[in-house]
Amino acid sequence: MKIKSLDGKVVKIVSNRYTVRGDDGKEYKAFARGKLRLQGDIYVGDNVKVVFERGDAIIDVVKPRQNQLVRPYVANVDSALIVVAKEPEPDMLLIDKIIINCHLEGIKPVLLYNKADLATEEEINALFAPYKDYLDCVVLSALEKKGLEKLKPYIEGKVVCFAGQSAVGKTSLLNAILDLNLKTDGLSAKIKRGKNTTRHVEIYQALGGDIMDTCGFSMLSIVSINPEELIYYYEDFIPYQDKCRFKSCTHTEEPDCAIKQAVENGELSKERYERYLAIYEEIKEHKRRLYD
Ligand SMILES: Nc1nc2c(ncn2[C@@H]2O[C@H](COP(=O)(O)OP(=O)(O)O)[C@@H](O)[C@H]2O)c(=O)[nH]1
Ligand SMILES: [Mg+2]
Ligand SMILES: [Zn+2]
Repeated sequence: MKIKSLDGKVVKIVSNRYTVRGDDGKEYKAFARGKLRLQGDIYVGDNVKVVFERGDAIIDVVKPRQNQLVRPYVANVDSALIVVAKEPEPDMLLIDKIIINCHLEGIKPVLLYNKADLATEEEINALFAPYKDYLDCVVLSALEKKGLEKLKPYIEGKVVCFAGQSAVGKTSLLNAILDLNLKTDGLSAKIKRGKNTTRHVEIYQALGGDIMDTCGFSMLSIVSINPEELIYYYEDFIPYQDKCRFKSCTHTEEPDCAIKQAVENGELSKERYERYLAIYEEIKEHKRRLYD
């Protein structure tokens, strides 16, 4: 019997050609119905229904998204593997913003220290210190192919993406994982495209899951919250806030703030708190410009 329709996932988009991995495990090159393209977009990661008409595969339905990110556009991400390294120097403000975005989008963040071959254990531990109690932290080296198998529990059965600054080694890590997979399962191929073409997104299969090279985290979603809500995206700060003198404490200028107290006692990271203040101000400033 001929198949008339099939469910699948969009794994690659090049102009108006969509590659869909069907639930049968096969890949189909598909076009999209005009109405879908008019409504906006189909993203890599979208779960779709494909119908077959006169030998063509056509995306007929895009199913509701669990989340969506921009620049590049991707959908239905379960987990973000946030990469930092000794070089380039970690931009922790960006990392904190990515973590906040993860919480906003319902994505599980995992912190990866790549290029471990360049760093000392002390340097790695110092970077992980403010995060390790509530985020999984993994040390690895794409160059030396060390620690890669530790990623399996974070990837298996999930859709994940790499996030982080340019040149921390996201593409190298993905390639190293694909190599590992090639050796163990005889599956998948290396990324063929050039180094700086992260404009198009593609899903690769390895370690039992779907991996995107990068995911787009729009800073817009941070400014979509109110400054006083920011605290809810700091799992490490939340336990202290009940002890602030004011119930409405924003943990910025108020007296008897338990979070500031914990920073002074060294229980919370001073640097991370200062970044909290910077992000708080950024959101406040954005609101001011919106409503003035
Ligand atoms: N020493 C060292 N260099 C690495 C490692 N992983 C990646 N690199 C280098 O870091 C640079 C940037 O890597 P790339 O994967 O393009 O970073 P991306 O921009 O995050 O995708 C390249 O020159 C890589 O060879 C590593 O584990 N150790
Ligand atoms: Mg890259
Ligand atoms: Zn407070």
